[in-house]
Amino acid sequence: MSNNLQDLAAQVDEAAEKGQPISQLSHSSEFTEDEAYEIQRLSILRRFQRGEKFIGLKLGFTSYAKMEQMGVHDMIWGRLTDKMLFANHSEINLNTFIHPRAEPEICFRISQDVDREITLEEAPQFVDGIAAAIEIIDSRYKNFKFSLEDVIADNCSSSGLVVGDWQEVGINISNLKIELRVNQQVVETGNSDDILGNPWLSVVNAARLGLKYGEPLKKGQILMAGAATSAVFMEPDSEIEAIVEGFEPIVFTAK
Ligand code: OOG
Ligand code: MG
Repeated sequence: MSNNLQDLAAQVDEAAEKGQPISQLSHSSEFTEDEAYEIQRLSILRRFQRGEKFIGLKLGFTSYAKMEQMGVHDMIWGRLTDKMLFANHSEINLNTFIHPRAEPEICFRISQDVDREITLEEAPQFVDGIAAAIEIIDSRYKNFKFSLEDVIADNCSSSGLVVGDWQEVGINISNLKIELRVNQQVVETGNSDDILGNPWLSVVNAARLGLKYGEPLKKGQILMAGAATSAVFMEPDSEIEAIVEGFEPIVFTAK
């Protein structure tokens, strides 16, 4: 039984680094949700020590499709680093992952430091770009199974992101059709309003959670709003595409 948060952080970090799955931390240690966020912080600190740069935050379980798929019922947040970022139209080698899944998202670029909680009406003042995106999630836990505390400690399964061109903040993001296609076949469909009923609420909630946990959103950072559909497993030699109505399609080839 290990309760040392540093040890637990090292376990998830090494699993991510080596692409080797581990047993759920909660099966051998007891830790609270706040301690899970501390494990996450310590594990990402190890990445920073290896030279990775902090680029922003992600939210998870902001849609019912995702909550249902994973059997978890609370919003979570994680940290993004530059090593996770891939250009649109990239080839992405799946060998470095464990059991990667793709999910279509919306991404916000933050225009000013967030030093207080903000309202839905104010949210656009804190954003200067909006893009379609795909998140690659890859739980470090065997069989992609975890408790809420486990997934928080594991940086909310975050492992990759592909972000499209930035559109102006005035662009409509309500009631947009969202599709995930694999080899040109539609495999998941959703709507931008599936994200918290209004994707702008992701900015409001990330502002609140970032402040609460000492990781406030800063100018120039990005925020992944959370998936609008369930995530799909990826096979090598497949083309993965997200279509968010009104945005440039996001596409990559899984190798
Ligand atoms: C956790 C990450 C959830 C989202 O967009 O809802 C997430 C997982 O499903 O492994 O990124
Ligand atoms: Mg996601």
